[in-house]
Amino acid sequence: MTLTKQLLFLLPVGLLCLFDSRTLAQDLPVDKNASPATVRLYHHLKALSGKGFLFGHQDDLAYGVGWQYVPGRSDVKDVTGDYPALYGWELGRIELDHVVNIDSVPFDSMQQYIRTGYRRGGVITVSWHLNNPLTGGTAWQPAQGTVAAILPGGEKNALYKSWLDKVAAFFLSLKDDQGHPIPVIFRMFHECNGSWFWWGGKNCTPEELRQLWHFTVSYLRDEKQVHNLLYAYNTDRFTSADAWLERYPGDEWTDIAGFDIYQRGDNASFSTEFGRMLAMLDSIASAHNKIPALTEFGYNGVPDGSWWTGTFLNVLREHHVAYVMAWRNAGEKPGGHSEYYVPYKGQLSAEDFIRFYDSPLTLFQKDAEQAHLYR
Ligand code: BMA
Repeated sequence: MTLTKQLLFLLPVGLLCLFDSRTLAQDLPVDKNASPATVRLYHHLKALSGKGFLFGHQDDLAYGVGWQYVPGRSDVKDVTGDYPALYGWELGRIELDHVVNIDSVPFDSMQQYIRTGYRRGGVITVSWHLNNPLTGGTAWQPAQGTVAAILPGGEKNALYKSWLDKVAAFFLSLKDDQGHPIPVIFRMFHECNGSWFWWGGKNCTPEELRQLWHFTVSYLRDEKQVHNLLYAYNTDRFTSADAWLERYPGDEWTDIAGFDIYQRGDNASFSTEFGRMLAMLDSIASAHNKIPALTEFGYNGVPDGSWWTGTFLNVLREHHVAYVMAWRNAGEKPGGHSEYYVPYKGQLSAEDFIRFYDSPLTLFQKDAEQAHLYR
């Protein structure tokens, strides 16, 4: 850890100590009975935003480009010598009692990876591409009336609750070496302004999604007594604060405010659009007292040798996010195309990724460990 990064971290930690304990007590996450470590993570993430951001990667410990399930391996670590500070995992198929998730990661291995990441002081976030409970299709197969059908009084409410029971059991099973619950950022119903998932865009009304959000939080928190969650609301690309807020569940129901973005065109147009969205997120997060985050991003194959510092960091340094999370390094996929968002050793952008790693603004595993995000 560089001296600059150390100073950066002493600041939020010091600030937390200086705070009047009543001020902190009043600013609690969605779950007023959240476990002590969850509340501490919430305050640390708040204090962090604007000073530096945690770097995260989906499925980092499970596989990368050209390898799978090699203990201790990580593409991020192969390139930088350090693990990410935040680890993303995915629950899709847990609702069907499958032993492996939608991307073939065994759920029991996932529990171990989560424990490993947490033991290192890292942060855990989880998404859920749950099947369509009305039709049995995938998350990407919307059908009119799905959200209404799973709300209380709907024909599939009992089925949806039975799926939540499995998700609750998974979260409750996550314990550290002392038996305390491991905090998790649950990124529910992600990219909800797009119409590709059954919960998003034109597939339900904003009010229906809000009801579903409230029902899901209440069920996990009050019915199942899951108290190790922070809740992240995130859209895909958006063009105005109103558009981002259209489906917003409300301040009492959200801890983290974010969006997802993928670069598909040139650097200049991406930078403009990305910067505009980050500026809107800065204002939304400060007006609503939420933790801003770039909940998912990527430039597939990173085909630009200076993208990390020249484009991505260049835009991010002007804004306030507590973390960023790159999507998964799936590698070769059936059909011959490949998908990866962080470099592997020797990849075109690997050297620039090391410069990105060295920036005082980016925090990886060693930084997270020293920052004691749960103390
Ligand atoms: C998508 C793609 C898919 C994957 C899904 C769920 O963005 O990466 O390959 O199955 O997410 O993780």
